[in-house]
Amino acid sequence: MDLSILVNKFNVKGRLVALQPFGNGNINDTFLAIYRNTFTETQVVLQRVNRSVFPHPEVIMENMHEVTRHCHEKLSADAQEGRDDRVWQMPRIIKTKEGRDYVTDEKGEVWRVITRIMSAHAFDVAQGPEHALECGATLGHFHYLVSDMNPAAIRDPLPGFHITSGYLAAYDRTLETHRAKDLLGSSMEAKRLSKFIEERRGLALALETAEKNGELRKRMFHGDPKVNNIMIDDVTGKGTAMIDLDTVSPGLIHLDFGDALRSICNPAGEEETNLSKVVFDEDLCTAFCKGYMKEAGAFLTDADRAYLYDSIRLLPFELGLRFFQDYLAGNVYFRTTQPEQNLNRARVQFRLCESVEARERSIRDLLAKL
Ligand code: GN1
Ligand code: MG
Repeated sequence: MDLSILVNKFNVKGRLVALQPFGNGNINDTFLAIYRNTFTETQVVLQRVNRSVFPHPEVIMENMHEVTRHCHEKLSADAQEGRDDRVWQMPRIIKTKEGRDYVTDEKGEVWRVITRIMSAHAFDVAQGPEHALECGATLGHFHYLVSDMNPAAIRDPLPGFHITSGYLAAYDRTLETHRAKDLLGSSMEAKRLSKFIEERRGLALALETAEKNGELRKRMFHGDPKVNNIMIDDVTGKGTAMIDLDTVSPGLIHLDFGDALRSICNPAGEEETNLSKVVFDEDLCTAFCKGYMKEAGAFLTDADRAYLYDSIRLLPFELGLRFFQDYLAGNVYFRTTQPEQNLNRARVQFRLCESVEARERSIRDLLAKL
């Protein structure tokens, strides 16, 4: 179906004047649509939910409906009380002209339209300590927003998501394929990465065991809080919203904490090819933690705090493993533009993991001061 016919099925006022690819997510297809009439302009985001990643796109939309309903109510109550130092935002689902949350096209693809957070941007890499602090505050505030949601209202959006032992098992199965054997046999770099994984198999269980023991418990988490999913207000420079709500579900908030830090404390970004530029920046980490604790510190238990370092080490390992497994499997999950891209993304994450390990003492010290 023509994209403009599709977007026009949603209830947006005005005439469609522009429709163009938008953002750089690795999973969904995203477009910006601009509508205008004589006096005003409305910008909305059109997205196709990736069916090969999310087994049930309708579940994603039902979850998004629940999450946004809960948070919008809480946001407007807080705003009325004048609780905050800023206007916190969250995208809203725009319904179709028939009152539905999404459209299914003739191929069975699920499309949605959500509001764009205006006069705000997300960055692909941290811009400095002030930005990192705002990212921390925005994630902390998000955890506060979803903290009293009923987890039973949310269905599992992506079975196996952030279960590191499951990624390790998938990696082991991939190693048995001809393609993986050929790639490992012909590339020194691939061999080096496989060795890196072998040396850290035990790490995969760091958080899973603590959860099984009852030391850590699931709460509502975001699932994908990387720096380019955190919107910063253009005018004030303050964080204003978390976007990309597809994976919001019950999970360990440690996964968010570690995932945000692996993204924010690597100013070289996920696509850097010069590994010597990939380092875990402790100043950015300190700033992020300060912002996060301001908003969420009150509900962290001692056990939660005890596992923060493990989460910072685990998440780059996990993402590197996911990228590397996808490279060996023929790049079927993460969007790529070149065949070696997932290999390089894995190199970056593993280098970052090493950089965290090398700074363990001082990262633990800075976390102890929070
Ligand atoms: C994917 O779609 P995007 O780019 O926001 C992935 C995250 C990874 C991220 C790495 C559902 O997120 O888990 O951390 O790529 N999302 C999913 O860039 O797998
Ligand atoms: Mg995402």
